[in-house]
Amino acid sequence: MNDDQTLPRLSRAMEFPGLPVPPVRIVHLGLGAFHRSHQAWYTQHAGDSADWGIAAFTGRRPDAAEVLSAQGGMFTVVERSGNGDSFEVVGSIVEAVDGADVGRLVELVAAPATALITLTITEAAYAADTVQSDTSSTPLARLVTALAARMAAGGGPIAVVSCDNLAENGTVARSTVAAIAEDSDPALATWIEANVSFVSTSVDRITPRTTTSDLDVVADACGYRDAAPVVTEPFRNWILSGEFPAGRPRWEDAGAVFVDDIEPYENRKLWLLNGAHSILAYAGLVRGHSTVAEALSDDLCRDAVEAFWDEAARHLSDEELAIPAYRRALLERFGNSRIAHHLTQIAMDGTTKLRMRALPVLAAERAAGRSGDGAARMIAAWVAYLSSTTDIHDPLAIKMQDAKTLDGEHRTAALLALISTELANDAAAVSQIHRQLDSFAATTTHA
Ligand code: CS2
Repeated sequence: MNDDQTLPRLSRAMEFPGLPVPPVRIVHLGLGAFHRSHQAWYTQHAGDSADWGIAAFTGRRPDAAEVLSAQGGMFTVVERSGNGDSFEVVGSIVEAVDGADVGRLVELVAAPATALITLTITEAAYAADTVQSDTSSTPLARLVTALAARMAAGGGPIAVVSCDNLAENGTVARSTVAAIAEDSDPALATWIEANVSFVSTSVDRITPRTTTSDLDVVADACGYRDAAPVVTEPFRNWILSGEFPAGRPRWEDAGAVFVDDIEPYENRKLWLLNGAHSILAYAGLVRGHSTVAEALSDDLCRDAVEAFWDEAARHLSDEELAIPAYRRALLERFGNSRIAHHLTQIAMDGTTKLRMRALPVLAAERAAGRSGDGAARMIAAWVAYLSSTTDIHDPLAIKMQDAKTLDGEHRTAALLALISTELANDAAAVSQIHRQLDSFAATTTHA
């Protein structure tokens, strides 16, 4: 951080002097950069933002809460386009709390004024095996504890709004929460069913991790010290579907869109944006690149993305989705080299991500009698990446080590089993992916 102590530290009094602090009506689980550049930004830009404060809880570590608390929850959003940066202070987070503070979570969720609980807890946190491990330290287990307190306090209906990159995220959140509640108290499960609305959303805003040089950029441009800025692209998108029984901010004022059927929008985002990201991450890392923009400028990676997009687009036929324009916009967004979006960040948790990004397109293409080679290539790039590194971040990392002791097609099959047993048991699919791996390896050797 810019340690020029002559600069003042960002604070609420500096930016919003004399303005009342918005009351907490939103509880958020997963206080990270994306929450701040997305939901916190939308909340600040809602016409009724003065009525909607967010209490945001961190995931595993207290650090982000400590840093934000020291500046009254305030932070700078740096919008980084291809031409320059613009800066805006966001103040919608009014309380930043260590996720381990379950007492405060319980208190806030039980309060009748709280109308919404938003989630960015990562895709992996919804997995059924997380539930079975039954550790009360998982975010959804904590949420259930807090909902029990709301039931006991007569806090009334509430909405849970999932903002993680998974298909039907509201429905998945509902079934995981229901399973945990059922396990601890069937009466609670019944109350949740009647009183908690699970909203599905498709979220989009590319937000890499903040670096120390970003802190200096903010100090130089804004004249204050901010230990928690976020750097993000100008583009943002939020599509939501579901009921808000206790109300919600007017996010539509900020461009959010409310729809009845979210599935086509989710698929467009998960397949075209996130799927391409995974291809660029795995193929790009194997080929020696470090950022999305670098990988995209490599023809082999770019061709793999386009081939996958051609396949996915066949299953995104609704004209409203405007796929050609969406694809063009993605190329421009990915090509923004002023945003250093590191491939290693995207490469994490591949088992969970590929289930959403590659498998549906592969299945749809094969069901239509086509090869699905574009989707198979994404999986092959993941296998190549796993074989090329020991630095793996994945909920199934330990099982991967066992798979990696095998060779050739056996190794491919064992790794595939981690994303889909059905696929791993399908000899034709295993050979198809293994062939893609061989041809990928051949081009990589000559890169
Ligand atoms: C990325 C996403 O890390 C990843 O897996 O694909 O975080 C992506 O940047 C966001 O979904 C963009 O909205």
